[in-house]
Amino acid sequence: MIRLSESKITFLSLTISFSLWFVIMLFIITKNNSCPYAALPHPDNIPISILHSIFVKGEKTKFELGEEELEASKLYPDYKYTAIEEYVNRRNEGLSNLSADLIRDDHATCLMVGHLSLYSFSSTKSIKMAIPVIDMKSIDGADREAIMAKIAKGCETPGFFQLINHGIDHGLLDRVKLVCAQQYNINREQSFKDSLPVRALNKAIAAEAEGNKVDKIENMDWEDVFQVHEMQDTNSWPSEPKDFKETIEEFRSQIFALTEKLLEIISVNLGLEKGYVKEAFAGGDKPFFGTKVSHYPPCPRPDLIKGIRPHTDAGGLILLYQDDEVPGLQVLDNGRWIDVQPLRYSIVVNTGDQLEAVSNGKYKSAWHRILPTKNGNRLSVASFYNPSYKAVVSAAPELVNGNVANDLSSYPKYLFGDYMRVYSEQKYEEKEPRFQAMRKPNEQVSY
Ligand SMILES: O=C(O)CCC(=O)C(=O)O
Ligand SMILES: [Fe+2]
Repeated sequence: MIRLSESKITFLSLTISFSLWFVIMLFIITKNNSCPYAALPHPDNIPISILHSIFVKGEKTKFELGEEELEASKLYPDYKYTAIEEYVNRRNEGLSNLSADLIRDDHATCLMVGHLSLYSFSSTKSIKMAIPVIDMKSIDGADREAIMAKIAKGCETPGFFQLINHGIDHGLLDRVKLVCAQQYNINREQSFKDSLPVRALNKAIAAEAEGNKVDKIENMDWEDVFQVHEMQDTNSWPSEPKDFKETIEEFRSQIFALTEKLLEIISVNLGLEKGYVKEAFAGGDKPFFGTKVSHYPPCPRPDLIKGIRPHTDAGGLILLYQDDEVPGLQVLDNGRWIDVQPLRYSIVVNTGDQLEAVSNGKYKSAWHRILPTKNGNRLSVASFYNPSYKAVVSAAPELVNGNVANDLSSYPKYLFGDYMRVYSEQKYEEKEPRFQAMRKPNEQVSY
C-alpha cells in the first residue's frame, strides 16, 4: 500500500480541485459562447444606421444594403427588439465592446446580429469603425494627458475623429436637427428639385433610358447648401421656422467655444504656446467662422453623382454635426475610403489645409467625400474655423528645421485670402499645387 505524506496529500487535493474548477469554467465559457456566429465580424462594425433602421424604427422599415432593398421584418421575423435597441443606445453613447455581453445574454439576438453582420459585410463591403471616437468627459480632469494624446493621434492620422461628451448640450443638438429639417422642407426642397444637379441627373437618366451610354456627372454635387456666418445680413435668415436663427446661433456659439478649446489642445500637442494657432488664425483681427447647413436629398442614381466630390477643406479646424441615421461621409485613409459612421450626438472633427501649413505638414488635411443615398435625406452642419482673410499663414517657426520660415523644405508664407482665391478654383484637385501657388515666383519646389 502506498503511503502518502501529509504534504503530498495537500498537493494532490489542490491539483484535483484546481482541475475540477478548470473543467467547470471551460464548460461555462464554451456554453456561453455557443453562439454559432461567434466567428463573424464584430457587430460594433455594423453601421449604426443599418441597425437603427432595422431594429429601432420597427418592422416596416425598408433599408438599402448594396443594390438591394429589403424589408426588415422578412429578414428577422422573431428577434428581440429590446435587446437590440439597448445595444443601439449603448453604441450611440459611444460605449463599445458591449456586444459580447449581449451575445452571451441572448441567443436570438446573437443570431440576428450574426445574420446582420454577414449580410451587411458581404453586401456593402465597407466597414470598420476606423475613425477614432474620443471621450472628452474628463478633459479638464485627471485624464487630460491621455485625451490630448488621442487628439494628437487623430490629427496625425486619419485627420478625422469623433468627439463624445464634448459638452454641447444634446437637447440643443436635437433642436438643431429639427429646425434644419423644417427649414429644408419649408424653404429649400422645391429649389433643390429645380437645381442644376437634379436637372443634370434627370437628363442623364432619360438619355440612358433611350439606350445611350451616360457618363458620371463629375462637375456637380448632389447637395443643398445654406450658409451662415457673422457677416450675414439679418434679412438673409429665413423667417420660418421661427426659432431657426436663435437655435443656429446658440449652436454656433457652443461649437465656436469647443473649437477654440480644441485649438488650444492642438497648439500644445504641437509643442506651441496654447494660444498659438488661435492667434495665427486671427491675424490681428478675428478668425472667419462659418457654418454650412447641408442636405443630401434622396438620389435616384447614387452611381452617377457624388454628394460632394473628394476634396480637402481649405480652412483650419472643422467641427461637424452629422446625421445620426443616414451615412455618407467617407475619409481617405491609406488609399481606402472609410466611413465616418453616424454616432448620435457626436461631433466629427477634421483638420483643414491651414492647420497642415501651420503644423508644417505634421497634421495633413484628409481627403473626404460624401456619397448620396437612394432613400435618406442626410443632414450635416459643418462649422469652419478659418483664418481671417487678412491673416498671414505660415508654418510655425518652431516646427521648421533650422527655424527658417519659408525655405523650400517648409510650407510657404501667404495671405489666407490669396489661398482662398486659388482654392475656389481648385477645390477638387490635389492640394500641393495650391501651396505651390503661394510661393514667391522665384521659389520652385516639387512635392
Ligand atoms: O456633409 C458633410 O458631412 C461634410 C461636408 C464637407 O465635407 C464640406 O462641406 O466641406
Ligand atoms: Fe469638406
